[in-house]
Amino acid sequence: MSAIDYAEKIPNNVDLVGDRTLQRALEHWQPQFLQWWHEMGPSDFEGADVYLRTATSVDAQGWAHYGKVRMPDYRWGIFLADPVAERKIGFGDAMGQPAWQQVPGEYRSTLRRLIVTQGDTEPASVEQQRLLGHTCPSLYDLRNLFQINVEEGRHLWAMVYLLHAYFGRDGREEAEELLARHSGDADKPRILTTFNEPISDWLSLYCFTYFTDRDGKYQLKSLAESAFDPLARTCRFMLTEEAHHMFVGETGLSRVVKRSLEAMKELGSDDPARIRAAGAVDLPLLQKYLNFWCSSSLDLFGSEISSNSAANFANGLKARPDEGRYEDHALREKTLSLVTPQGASDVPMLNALNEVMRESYLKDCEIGLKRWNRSIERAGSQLRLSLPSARFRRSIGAWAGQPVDPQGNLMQRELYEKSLASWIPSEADKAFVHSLMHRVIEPGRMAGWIAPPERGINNLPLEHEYVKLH
Ligand code: BYC
Repeated sequence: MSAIDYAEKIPNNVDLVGDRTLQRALEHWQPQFLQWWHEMGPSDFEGADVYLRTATSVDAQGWAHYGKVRMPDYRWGIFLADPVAERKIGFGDAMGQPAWQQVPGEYRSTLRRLIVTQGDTEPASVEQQRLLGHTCPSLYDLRNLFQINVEEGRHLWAMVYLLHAYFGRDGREEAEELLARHSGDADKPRILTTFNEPISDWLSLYCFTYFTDRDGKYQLKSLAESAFDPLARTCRFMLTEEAHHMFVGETGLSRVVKRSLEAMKELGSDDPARIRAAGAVDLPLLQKYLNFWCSSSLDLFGSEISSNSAANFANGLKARPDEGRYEDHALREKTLSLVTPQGASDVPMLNALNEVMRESYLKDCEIGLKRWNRSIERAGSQLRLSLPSARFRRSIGAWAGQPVDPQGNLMQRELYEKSLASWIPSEADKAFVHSLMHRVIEPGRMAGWIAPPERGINNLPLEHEYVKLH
């Protein structure tokens, strides 16, 4: 087990004291990070004591240590999962060779780009969620938001460590740029579109943590297979933290559905106008939010047919999630049948890996939908929630810009443009959702549009004061 040294200025389990140059470079970046957190992190909650989980070691016993912390005092640090002795490359053309402890020159720019793209999403999400604390539905939810925010901050540290430790001057410059781009900024936006979308209400937060953090899970799992061992170990530990973010999304949406069903029962009606008047979210409105965030997140997997994904796999940089589950790790013979607007064709499997990943992601997304639909059915309603087709509202890949309905059918563009407001949140829908967002901060109380969670955090009661505001 690797204990984390908290006496250090930068807590770490990578023996930072053994590399003075690297330590100095990271200590130079640290105040810039804290300044960024101050300016772009959760607004107005710097004095609050938050019941947070901090990792004190990377094994099962130590990674979830709970206590009240002011967010600016959170010990952001550098934690890699323990090394696997004599780890070998598990896929691609160099399969079976020893994993790399340094970056091979020929893959330097590609690896740097993957790490920068991953790193960019982490602070982006904190920026997107910056104002949500003001409208929290409960202290329990407020604490969960802040837990996610500090961990995304730590995930940024994880990528910045790799850039500083393995990419020299370019890496240090990239680390500065990660704090200079900002979500939604007209001149210097974040790299990927989803991370420039505003998250200005909690329904969007739950959708984002359900869909977009789940993309994070898939991307991190595929990078956790990388032949570049420090990247693999970094991502393995990040995944343990990621699970909580998706938990917040899944349980958050379950609670919205539950409250909606209660309102339907109380009113004896599923009329959206009456449900809204009762201060709950009607299921068709929730469906629009699911359509928006699912389709946006699907773009994060890249194009269906991608020479980048083929090269990344063949060269050992990025595999499929859980690569060990598959039999063929070279993929030189296989093909995948793909349907694009141009028709069906067989594509070399290596070039279709973004699509393979997107398909398994969608299966994972279905799990929550099935659960919500079971509870809707049990409540006696005919309504059902569903995922939009992977062709709907795409901006990247073969279906980009195509007029396709949420069921995946191509249609006339004019009709598509007209119908869009009935498939994704309209301005009026967003205004309604915003009208529900009022801050509730009495311990144990919940806003009227969301049911309470089934249990509190770390076996504490729901009434616990998870955030002490001053
Ligand atoms: N937006 O071959 P293609 C997370 C570009 S979320 C803009 O189709 P490729 C988190 C692409 O760069 C996980 N541009 O795709 C969640 C390329 O440009 P060049 C984030 C895009 O390269 C919640 C061109 O289009 N991690 O952690 O196979 C909270 C053709 O590319 C997009 C990662 O994404 C797009 N959506 O894959 C906090 C992992 N898609 O080379 C955190 C790292 C494609 O022609 N990133 N392009 O100039 C990657 O693996 C890849 O860069 C991508 C694209 C998945 C983004």
